[in-house]
Amino acid sequence: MPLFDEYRPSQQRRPRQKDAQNGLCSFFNRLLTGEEVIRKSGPPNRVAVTFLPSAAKPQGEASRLSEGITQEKNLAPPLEADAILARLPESRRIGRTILVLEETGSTNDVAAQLGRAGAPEGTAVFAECQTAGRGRLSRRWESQARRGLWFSLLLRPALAQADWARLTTWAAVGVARGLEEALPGCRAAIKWPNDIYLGGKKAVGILCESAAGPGGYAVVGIGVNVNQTRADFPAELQERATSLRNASGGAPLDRHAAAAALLRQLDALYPALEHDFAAVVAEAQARSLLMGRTLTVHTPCETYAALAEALEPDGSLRVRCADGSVRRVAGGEVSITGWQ
Ligand code: BT5
Repeated sequence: MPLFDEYRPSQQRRPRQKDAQNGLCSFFNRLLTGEEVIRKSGPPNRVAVTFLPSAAKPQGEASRLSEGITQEKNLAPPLEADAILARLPESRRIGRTILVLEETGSTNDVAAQLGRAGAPEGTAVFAECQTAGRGRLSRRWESQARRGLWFSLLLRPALAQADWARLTTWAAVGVARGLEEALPGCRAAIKWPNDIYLGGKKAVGILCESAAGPGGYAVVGIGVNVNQTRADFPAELQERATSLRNASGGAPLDRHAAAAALLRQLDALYPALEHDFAAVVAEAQARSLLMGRTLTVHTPCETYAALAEALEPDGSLRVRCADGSVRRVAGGEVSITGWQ
């Protein structure tokens, strides 16, 4: 399992730059057929757009919500794109355009669709609810309506595409910083390569995918558990998953503030992807749950025990086996021996 999943080339189409220049609102509106713009703000090159399914016409609060969300509506205010935008600096690249969908299959697929059509770098697609949220190896990602932040960033890093694998490490560090800004006093740890843990439990999963070639793009999908209680998780996750609210032991958090903290931190760290990646790797290592621990490493070819030693300059993991040999793990799964 590589650090980075690739879309098949057959899924790519030539970017339509002309569309992108014609006004972002109508651009997104035309692309996301079946959705209807209900709120938009900002100048044409910095927009915030909240969509709802066209099946749910805006006839009062209840009817503008899809069924799943209606059940949740007393529990959390809806996510509004312009409320996130209002908390962000003008000069950012990540989150320069923010879309909020009421419901979609996977925000990674929407961001990829926008990437193929030439949407601007830094577009962030949020969904209140994902019906087919996924992790690596097509594993299911629980994306309960209005309880978390389920979003994807469309990026075109100015790096050789071989180096786009850096995005996983960059995202892990940026999200860890964002969580600590959203919940002061918490300590966010990284379980290499793509999980963020709070208090020993998984609070965030990251899924990076890319389409190579001319007009290529990368999608960084981030799932953050914000306001779930323990009982909100399926039974099999209750011992292993947590949310920001659980970790704080307190009241529900403002998801707009949390979303803005995450986008701000990712944006501030984005230049380092190109210019100071060694510092990003050093922080990922300092935050790592794995260093100095005995691991079981699972690759498609073999499973073996090893000691986690360090992160390599490209973000891959260096381990030492019982016979003293050193290996570099660039993908696959690792589990901490004697741990969940
Ligand atoms: C991940 O995969 O952790 C990456 C998850 C990425 C989700 C985001 S949401 C926005 C974007 N759109 C998508 O469709 N995906 C991205 P992986 O390391 O394979 O972990 C998956 C495993 O985490 C599952 O098999 C469960 O055991 C566990 N899991 C599922 N949902 C969870 C949740 N909400 N919180 C904590 N653990 C969860």
